[in-house]
Amino acid sequence: MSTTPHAPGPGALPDAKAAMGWMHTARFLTTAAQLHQLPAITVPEIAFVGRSNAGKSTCINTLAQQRQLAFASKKPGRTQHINLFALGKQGATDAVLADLPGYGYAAVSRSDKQRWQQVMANYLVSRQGLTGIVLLCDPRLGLTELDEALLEVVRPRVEQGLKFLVLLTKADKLTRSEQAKALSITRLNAGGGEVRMFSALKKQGVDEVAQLLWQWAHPVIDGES
Ligand SMILES: Nc1nc2c(ncn2[C@@H]2O[C@H](COP(=O)(O)OP(=O)(O)O)[C@@H](O)[C@H]2O)c(=O)[nH]1
Ligand SMILES: [Mg+2]
Repeated sequence: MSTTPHAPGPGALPDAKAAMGWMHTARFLTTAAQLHQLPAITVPEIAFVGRSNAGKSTCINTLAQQRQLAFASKKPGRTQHINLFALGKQGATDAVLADLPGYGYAAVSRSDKQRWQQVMANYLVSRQGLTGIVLLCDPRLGLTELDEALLEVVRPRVEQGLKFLVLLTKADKLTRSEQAKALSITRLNAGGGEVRMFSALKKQGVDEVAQLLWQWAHPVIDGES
């Protein structure tokens, strides 16, 4: 039997090693402070969103198996840019990850907050090629008002087939039973999206998320064999 990691055809679940290999190809593509500065992308784009400090940068770095890809900010709220990362072999980009600015950071001025909520909402509603959203949430806080507002914004697109995953981060801070409870509560509120636990520290859920994102980026097109 071959031990070579095998990326299967569209729609099928790749093995964990292949999915992680794909994730590891992540490299910085570009950054933009405003929506219209983002390049048009012809491959599926997957957006990472969440409150600042939810563990977004750490999650992206963990998936990519790179320490500094997404800057795990020591100053939450300061990364007010949309950062794009390309996935796939060099010269054969087959997906893009978008790291959106975290929201809910208290020390950001009200006008900055409002500006960013608008940029975020516009992005989520109108970005062409947006294929899926990963909403990161610290399960000790649960889905907050701002998360709920975001859910409302994306609900119509999710109903039209946009993929949606709520990732409960820092699972290592919870006991098994707290994890189970957080999962079931969040599932009730996730508007039909998937909910998973994740720990960058314990590498919990990492392979599964990589496999899921691979699947999102390589959908089965009707009529294709
Ligand atoms: N225990 C634990 N801490 C984490 C985990 N992921 C992130 N953190 C910590 O949470 C804080 C915020 O993480 P960061 O990735 O910068 O959050 P972001 O603002 O959403 O990008 C940092 O101190 C991280 O070290 C995790 O899986 N387990
Ligand atoms: Mg960050």
